[in-house]
This record gives sequence, C-alpha cells and structure tokens, in this order.
Amino acid sequence: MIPPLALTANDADGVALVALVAAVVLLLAAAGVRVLRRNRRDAPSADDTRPAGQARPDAPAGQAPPPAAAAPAGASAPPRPAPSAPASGLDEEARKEAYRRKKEQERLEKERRRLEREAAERRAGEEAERAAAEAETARLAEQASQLEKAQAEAGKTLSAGLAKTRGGFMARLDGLLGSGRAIDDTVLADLEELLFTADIGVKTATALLEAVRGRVRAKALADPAQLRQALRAEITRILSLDGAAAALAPFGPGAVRPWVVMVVGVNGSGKTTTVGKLAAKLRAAGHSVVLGAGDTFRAAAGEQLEIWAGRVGAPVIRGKDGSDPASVCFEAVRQGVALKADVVICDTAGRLHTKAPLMEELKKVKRVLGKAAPGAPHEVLLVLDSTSGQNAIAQARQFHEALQVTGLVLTKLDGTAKGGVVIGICDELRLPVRWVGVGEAVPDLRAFSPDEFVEALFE
Ligand SMILES: Nc1nc2c(ncn2[C@@H]2O[C@H](COP(=O)(O)OP(=O)(O)OP(=O)(O)O)[C@@H](O)[C@H]2O)c(=O)[nH]1
Ligand SMILES: [Mg+2]
Repeated sequence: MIPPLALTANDADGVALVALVAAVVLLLAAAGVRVLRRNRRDAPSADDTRPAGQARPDAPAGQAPPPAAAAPAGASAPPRPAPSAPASGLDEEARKEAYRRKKEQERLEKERRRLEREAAERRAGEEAERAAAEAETARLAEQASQLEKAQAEAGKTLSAGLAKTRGGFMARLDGLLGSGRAIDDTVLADLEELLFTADIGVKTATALLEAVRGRVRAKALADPAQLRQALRAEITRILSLDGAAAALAPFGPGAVRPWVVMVVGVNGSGKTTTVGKLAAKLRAAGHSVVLGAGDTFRAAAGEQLEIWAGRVGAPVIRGKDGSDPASVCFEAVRQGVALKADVVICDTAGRLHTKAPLMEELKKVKRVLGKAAPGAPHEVLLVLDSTSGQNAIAQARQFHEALQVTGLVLTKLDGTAKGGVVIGICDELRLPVRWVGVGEAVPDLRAFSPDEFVEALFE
C-alpha cells in the first residue's frame, strides 16, 4: 500500500534540488538541439554551388534551410561526403580548361596544317619551275644536237667544198674581170694565161677562150660582167654534156635487178670510200645492197669494206687475200641474184693505171660480171682524185679506153684548188660526172648537178 504523501522540511529541500537539476538538463538539451540544427543548416547540399555560408537562393529571406532528414534508426551513418561545392567548381574549371586546351590544340593543328600546305605548295612550285627549266635546257640541247646532226647529215655544202678552187682559179678570174678594164686583146691575153694554168686542160681552155674571143671581137661582150657571164654559160654547157641523156639520167637501179656497179680507179683515189658512201645512200633510199670486195690485192682493203658493210647493213662477199678478184665479184653478183638484191657494188684494186696487168685484171672482172648477170656491170664508175689535176684527165682517158666508163666520181674537191679539172674531164671525155666528194662523211658525197656546181664556183 502506498503511504500518503506527507513531506518534511528535508524532503522539500530534496525535491527543490531535483527540480533544479532537471531544469539544467533540459536547458542543456535544448541548447544541444539548437547547435545541431545550425550545423545541419550550414552544411551545403551536393548540388548547391553557392559559396559556403551563403543562403540558398530559393530559401525565403531570413528563413533558415530545413534540417536534413534524420537517418533511419539503426542504419549506419554513410561516410561524410567531401564538401561538394568546391569539387564541382574545380571540375567545371577543369572542363573549361580542357576545352580551352583542346581548342588551342585544334588551332595549333590547323595552323600547322596550313603552314605545311603552304610549304608543300611552295615546294611544288619550285619543283615545277626546276622541271620547266630542266625541260627547257634539254629542249635547247636537243635542238642544238638536232642542228648539229642535220648539219653533219647535210655534210659540207658544195660551196664549202669548192672554197679552195674559188680561192684559186675563180679569184684570179674575178681579179682580172673586176678591175673595171675595158674588154680588149690585153684582157683576152690575160684570160688565156689564166685558163691555161687552171687545171682545166689545154683543149678545154682553148675552147673556152675561142668561145668568148669571137664574141668580144664582134663587140657582143662589152664589159667584164658580160664576159664573166659568157664564161659561166659556156662552162655549164660543157658540164651538162649539152644535155646528153647519160648526164641527166639519175643514178640508181632502174628496171634491172640486181643493178651491178663496178667501181674502178687508181690507188688511193677514194674507191672504197665511195663504195661505202654509195651503199649508205642506196640503203637510206630503201634499196637492198650486196658489196663485193674485189680488191684482193691490198690486205686491209677487205676489212675496210667490211667496216662500211657493217655500218650500212649490207652483206659483203670477200675472198682470200691475193685470190682472183673476178671470182669474188662473180660471187657477189651471184649472191645478189640469190638474195634478190636491188644493187651489187663491186670494189676493185687500185694499182697504177699505167701497169698493164691492172687494166687486164679489171677487164677480166668486167667480163666475168657480165657472165654472172645479163648486162652487168650496168655502171662502170671511175673514181678520180681531183687533187691530181691534169693527171686525172690522163687516167680517165686510159680507164675509159679499157673499160668503157659510164660515169665519173670526182673526190677530194674539198682539198684542192684544182676543181676546174671537172670541166676539162667532161669536155675531153664527154662522160657524165655522177658524184663529187667534198669530204670524208657519207653526206659529203654529193650528186653532181652542173648548175649547182657552176653556181658554187661563180658565187
Ligand atoms: N677529203 C676527202 N677525203 C676523201 C674523199 N674521198 C675519199 N677520201 C679519203 O681518201 C683516202 C683514200 O680513200 P680510199 O677509199 O681508201 O681509196 P681507194 O681508192 O679505195 O684506195 P686503194 O684501195 O688503196 O686503191 C681515205 O682516207 C678517204 O677517207 C673526199 O671526197 N674528200
Ligand atoms: Mg680501196
């Protein structure tokens, strides 16, 4: 049973003490709650980027933010997050910085590419300029070499080849006729002396003199220019054999196949060289050619012809040194027939024409050629060295007597002032000059044209 409540004085003091302690505890608890609340309010939320201590913009003015929800009872407290506002600000700054850096890198990359492109364009431009300069240099070099080649192919002009003759006989003639003298007997006497020493031969010199003398006496030639013109016309007439068909006929194969050419002349006149040059010209004109090394007398002659044959692409028939030249030439024609060649050219030995055995040997070659092919040889070419002057006329007469020469080749005109010999030979022998040699190269063998020759002589 509970006793009735009756307090003594001591009891009253005890109660008052307990009440005081309770009041202090309550006050302390209230103060603790307030501190806790303030702490909660001051702690920024994860998405709050405001600076610490600043009120949320959506919070009513003067109102403290609501306290965070209390953690469920019994749950362990989550790790306290790092203050979120400074971390977020740093990320943003880092992102902006990264963006700025990326942009800067892009700009630098773009700049680098632009510089690279410009450098490449500059290099390409320089390269193109260099290539153009090189192409131009090459073009000029090619042009120069073409010109050189064309000049070499064209060979010496006839005018260049006759320079020495012009400087001799023609210079003296011009000296005589260019002095402004009236044409009288003294001039004719000087002209006579000049013609007789001009390697054209006495007979031809006399004929030329007589042709102008009559006209001077008839007063048909009044001045030196007219006399010069009259001489020129007379020389042209002699060189063209008065237009004889043989003089005008072109050199080369006609209807006959193979067309056989026998080349004769004294030693060293230029026979083998002429055979080689002719073969080159005929080959260039599209003819097939067979060569016969009919000079079995001189050891090196066969090799010399072989070199030409190799150069022009023609077969060459050779015999042993000292073997019968007629049988070598016969074999050459036989080969020409078998190969259906257009032309057979036979070289021959060139001992002195005064030696009877040479002429007999050549006559035999000619006879044998006729047995190898009907009508052969179709051309007997006499090669004369123009430097031998008057001697060439004597040689021509003897060769013609023995072999019935059909055409002449005057070689080495480039090396002599005695080019006038051509006039004498044509006049005395009435044989057509087929070719003239004005140098050692193939193009230096030039087809003879009376007009061209006289033009080059009188220019
Ligand atoms: N300058 C010049 N030299 C020439 C000409 N024709 C030939 N020659 C030279 O004359 C020399 C003799 O020529 P060849 O062809 O060997 O004379 P060849 O008549 O065959 O001589 P042999 O076989 O010994 O009888 C060579 O050095 C030739 O290059 C010419 O028109 N002008
Ligand atoms: Mg020879």
